[in-house]
Amino acid sequence: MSQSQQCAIALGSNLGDSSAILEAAIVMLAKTPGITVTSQSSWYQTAPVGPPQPDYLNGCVIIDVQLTPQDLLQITLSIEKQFGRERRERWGPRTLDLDILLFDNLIIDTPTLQIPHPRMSERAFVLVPLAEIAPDWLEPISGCAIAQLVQRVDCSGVHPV
Ligand code: PH2
Ligand code: MG
Ligand code: MG
Repeated sequence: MSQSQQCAIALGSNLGDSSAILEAAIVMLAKTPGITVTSQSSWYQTAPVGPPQPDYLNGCVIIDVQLTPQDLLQITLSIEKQFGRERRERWGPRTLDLDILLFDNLIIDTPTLQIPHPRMSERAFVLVPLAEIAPDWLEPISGCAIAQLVQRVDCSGVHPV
């Protein structure tokens, strides 16, 4: 694959030294062959969605990838594991969560990988950082720009750090 494609990744953490973990995760992404990090949002402190747990630190990056979506998924899972991610309760606390939000304008629906991320359009903790770096990107299912989607959600729990 010689052509590169643009991809948006959401990062989140609410266990351990979240700020250091998130910065280190971006360095690991940037060091991965086939990935170039092209922009990075600010970090936001966000109220937890799901069971009671500490606030999260959330942000997004845009990357250029010369990888298939499945290869990129394996890379994100491997980076999560290296930061001690354990999968227990759904939506429970985690040291590192890396979610593929958008992969070019692709729509992918397999048991292990869904792109666009199925809940991204409802989540202020995803849309606020993404709107900062990719306001004009069209979410391919709704056809709406990220800047439009962010206006439809309650952003009161999302605060720049
Ligand atoms: N991730 C979840 C569940 N809830 N809440 C916030 N604020 N930020 C997250 O990244 C988050 C969440 C599952 O991935
Ligand atoms: Mg997630
Ligand atoms: Mg995840």
